[in-house]
Amino acid sequence: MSVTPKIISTLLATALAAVSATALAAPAAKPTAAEAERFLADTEAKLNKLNNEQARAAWVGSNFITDDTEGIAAYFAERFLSASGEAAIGARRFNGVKLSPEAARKIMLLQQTLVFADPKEREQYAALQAALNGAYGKAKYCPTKDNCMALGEMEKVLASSRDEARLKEMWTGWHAQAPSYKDKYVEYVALSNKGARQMGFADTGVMWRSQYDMPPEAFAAEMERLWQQVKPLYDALHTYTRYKLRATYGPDVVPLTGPIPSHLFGNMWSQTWTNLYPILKPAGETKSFDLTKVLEERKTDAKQMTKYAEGFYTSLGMQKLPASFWERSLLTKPRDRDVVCHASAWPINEKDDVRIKMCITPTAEDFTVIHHELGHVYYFLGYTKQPFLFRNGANDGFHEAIGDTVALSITPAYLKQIGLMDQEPDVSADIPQLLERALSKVTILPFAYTVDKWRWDVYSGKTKPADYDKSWWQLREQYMGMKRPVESQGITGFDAGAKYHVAADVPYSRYFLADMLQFQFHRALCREAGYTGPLNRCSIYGNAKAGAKFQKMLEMGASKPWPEALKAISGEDKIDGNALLEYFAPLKTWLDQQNAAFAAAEKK
Ligand code: X8Z
Ligand code: ZN
Repeated sequence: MSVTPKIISTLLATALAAVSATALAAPAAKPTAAEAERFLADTEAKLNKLNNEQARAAWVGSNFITDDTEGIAAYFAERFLSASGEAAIGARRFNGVKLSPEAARKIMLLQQTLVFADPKEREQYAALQAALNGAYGKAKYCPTKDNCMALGEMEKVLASSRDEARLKEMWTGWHAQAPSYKDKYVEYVALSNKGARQMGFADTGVMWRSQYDMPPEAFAAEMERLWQQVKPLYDALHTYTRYKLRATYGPDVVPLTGPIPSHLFGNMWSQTWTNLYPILKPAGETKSFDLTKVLEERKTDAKQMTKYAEGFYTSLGMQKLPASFWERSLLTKPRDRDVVCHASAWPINEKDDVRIKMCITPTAEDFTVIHHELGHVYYFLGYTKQPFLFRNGANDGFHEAIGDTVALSITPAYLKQIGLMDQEPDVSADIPQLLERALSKVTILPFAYTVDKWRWDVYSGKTKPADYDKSWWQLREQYMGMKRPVESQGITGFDAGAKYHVAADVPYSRYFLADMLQFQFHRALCREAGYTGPLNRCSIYGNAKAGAKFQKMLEMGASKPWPEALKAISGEDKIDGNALLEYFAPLKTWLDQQNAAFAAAEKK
């Protein structure tokens, strides 16, 4: 669970409750503000305790996947959901009562949740959620009876092999796993919608879109506006990549127009294309720096990788990670058991029990991911003094953006400073660096949009289970310019379910928003640090002034509507693609030139 959905960002979103007839009945007299304060104090104390219990059980459930731990995780999740659902119904009484801004916000937050009238359905929902999480964690592709490959191994092949047949085998091998839990997912969606409707939402997708301090329709329009802003940059990158892939795999595999088969992008979901860098790098770029090679050669272990990341945060004036973090986190893939390896950060309690679970390997990719995960952890630690309901990101995109903002400061100058690079490349290396960065930051945008657009239609009932794949590939073609590498699995297909966040039901728009926000944060913090040069060469490493500004926003948690948090750090109050576009502007010019030259050559 990317920051366990039940525990942070969607903590309220996934809550359910048994609703008694009395709770649903309209109250007789209008309650007072003082009653609301008492209600909130009781509710927060109760939910806090149950949340800590469920967090521990979920941690064990994801770290030791067995039928028993799955049952235990579901049991505690159900208890929390019951209480938060009851609280949601209780909170309704205070709608329209004049309250302090904090109390009014808490009453609003409490109602962004699923509620079940039937306890059996609530239990079933919690059981399905735990089972889906476990099913994804256990899934393996077995080319032969006694040789099975875990996802991580297959990802490695996708990252490094250029053997088209082998790539196709890995891609189809993994995507053949999800149909085994499709029925569970279908049942889960139906139950989730029931819960959303009982809380007054048209469906779960509407509830998700209601969590951004604006009406759900306005949020959908914002997503579309933001996508249109950055689409020309994505299109330029896609066109450039097509030419290079054609040169690598030949015109029979990569067509001159139309969607490109999605197994060629170096990533199981083609969401980041960083592994294509050796194919895509500018002609004549010979001395590219390979961080993976350095980390491997030095046998950098998981703890050292994490220490590098911690070192960045402490350089900003933030605290050291608590001793319990080092004792309780899972940093490497255990050899003897199944765990959910998808990286995640966990606030187990409000004291200082914060952990991560990640199967760290010494690669450049994991070097970035570990900074991402610690971003969640420093947010947890930052807002720990807030009351329970405000112990969350300003919105879920903020939570995802913290660590990524820090990772944008992993520049050559920074790597040199910490001894991972001998010599800083000169200014002529800007385009290669920007290109490499675009291969994750630009490519994720249409992917992130697609994942949730698909789910919004699934939750609304517009897309029926028999059409899951049809809709998935329509969207992937439309936004990402990609197609399935082999014929579809038909009505039983569940390619979306091959993505962790779909199986685990974690909303994904957060990564789209985070992608924009991190460039806004980066630009603002670089300015705070007094930096005036190009944004891609700015690192805020060691800058206490930028760190203090960052920390201030972290401490706010979810206590204010997110535009206020954004204002506190950047002076802006809208999420916007302009900072990202500014960052990549030199690359856009370069891509356009390259593409024009390729097109001219094709014509000859
Ligand atoms: O899930 C994650 C993080 C944990 S919140 C590792 N990410 C998304 C993904 O892997 O799909 C980070 C970027 C997008
Ligand atoms: Zn994350």
